[in-house]
Amino acid sequence: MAEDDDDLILSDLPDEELVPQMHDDLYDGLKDEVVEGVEILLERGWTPYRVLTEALVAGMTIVGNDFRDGILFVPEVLLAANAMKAGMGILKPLLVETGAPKLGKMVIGTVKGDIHDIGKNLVSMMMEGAGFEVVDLGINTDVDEYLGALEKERPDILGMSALLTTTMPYMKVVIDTLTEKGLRDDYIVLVGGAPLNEEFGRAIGADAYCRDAAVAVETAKAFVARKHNQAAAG
Ligand code: B12
Repeated sequence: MAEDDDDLILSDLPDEELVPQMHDDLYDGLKDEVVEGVEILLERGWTPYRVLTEALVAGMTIVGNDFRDGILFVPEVLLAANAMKAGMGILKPLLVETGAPKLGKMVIGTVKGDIHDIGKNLVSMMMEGAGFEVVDLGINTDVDEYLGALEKERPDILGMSALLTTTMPYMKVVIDTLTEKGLRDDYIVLVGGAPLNEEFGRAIGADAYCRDAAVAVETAKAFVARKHNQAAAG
């Protein structure tokens, strides 16, 4: 029992109060509380995907807005990001649990100069959950690392993530290098990250821009099916 009346017992809260409380806890970087909230929602029968989107991603959006508006600063956002990652850690095995045959393979990384990895990790998790094999190159990935991994892993898809307007042009460096080496058409190139849009994706020669992890999964499935159909026809 709580010794103090101010102590909040998360499990006593109904869903409609627990979720906003989790947004607050995420905002305050309270990792243990976020983890506890995730566990409670799962016990109450929420699907991992619903917990991810409604409790974690929605909470991170609030953090993002206040960071943008100068209300939060890097240290606080880092704490929030760590709390988010801890929550995602619980969901990951549940999201990737699938006995389905592999739909295809993806190599993914955050581009050079950029250390944001929450969105990339989310895409990796959702892709694995949908039945793709994912090779994650991590953050700050340069063109040689991408090329080396493509050669070694021979994936169907190359995924690149960038969260900064200063790092997103690096995606074009990678795509141009693939083109120069005559390798561009060997891969489906998907790009994502908050500052990107469809127009940017087209302009740099990607196959598609995906605004979130769910769209990434749908897009990947559609492109891989098309690739297999072409291979069968050819
Ligand atoms: C968390 C965060 C941080 C954390 C990162 C922790 C981590 N491990 O990732 C820390 C505190 C370290 C950080 C640092 C910095 N940050 Co920051 N950060 C954020 C913040 C608040 C949230 C990003 C996030 O995780 N979102 C949640 C995830 C789920 O969303 P997402 O990343 O967009 O991903 C989804 C989609 O975009 C898509 N997607 C993403 N990648 C991919 C890839 C593929 C292949 C596909 C298909 C889809 C896809 O699917 C994802 C899941 O749905 C954003 C604000 C924002 N609105 O984005 C700023 C933001 C990105 N940061 C910003 C800045 C300026 C910085 C710093 C330069 C600050 C500083 N002065 O030091 C540094 C940069 C360091 C560096 N070199 O990278 C700016 C960028 C502005 C700009 N125009 O470039 C933003 C927009 C905040 C702002 N409005 O000012 N940051």
